[in-house]
Amino acid sequence: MDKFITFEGIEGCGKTTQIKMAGDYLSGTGIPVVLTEEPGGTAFGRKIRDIVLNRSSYDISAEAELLLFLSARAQHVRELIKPALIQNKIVLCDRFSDATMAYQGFGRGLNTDALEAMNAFAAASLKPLKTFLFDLPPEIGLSRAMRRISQLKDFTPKEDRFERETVAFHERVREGYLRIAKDDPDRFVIIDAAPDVHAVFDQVRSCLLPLVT
Ligand code: Z5A
Repeated sequence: MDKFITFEGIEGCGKTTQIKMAGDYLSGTGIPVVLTEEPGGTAFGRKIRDIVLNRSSYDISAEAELLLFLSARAQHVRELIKPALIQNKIVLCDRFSDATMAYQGFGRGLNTDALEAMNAFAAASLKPLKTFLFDLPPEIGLSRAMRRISQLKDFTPKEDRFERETVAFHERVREGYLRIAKDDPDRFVIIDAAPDVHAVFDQVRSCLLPLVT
């Protein structure tokens, strides 16, 4: 079974912090692990990331945004994720197809049946073995994300197109994630993302270890 594990949740839920801790923990025990993210993961994906997450002087429609995320994923799966899984590595990925369903489907209101088919096409039908969903009220997530942006060295807000969406948008995304998780309870582990970093990691570690050992 491919050990492809994804980390999902609303903005500022702490999944990037947790995926790094999980990667360090597994590497420390000698388990071969690859950490990657979406959009990103490949040189092409990072170009798309720059287009889709940064403020710009042009508009991006919901449909165009969707195709950009899918395009980055198509390359990511074929260039990085599948080859790593073939080499029996554990792949931990910061966001994947569930993000498309939650953000473009539930957040932006695009047709979720169409998204399911498009997700499968882009991902070459690859599905995560397990998905950690870091659940948190959007107000807390957004305040964490804004605090992190304000601490940037050059004080220039970067990659903040989604942070500037309304709380109502992030609430729809949260509800969307919870719906997706409810429909696929064997795959999802819902993590309470409100406690401190170490308490959250205790929850992750206890579910992660049986998957990889
Ligand atoms: N997107 C999409 O719409 N469709 C898609 O198909 C895909 C993505 C794949 C990616 O942005 C955006 O793309 C995302 C959805 C969209 N936008 N939003 N919203 P990104 O990769 O730049 O950002 P992100 O994925 O939202 O995550 P992030 O900004 O990296 O945040 P995070 O992973 O949720 O949290 P963090 O970086 O670990 O923590 C944020 C801050 O909180 C940081 O200062 C931490 O030190 C702090 N933190 C972390 N954990 C805690 C705890 N437990 N307590 C207190 N403070 C904490």
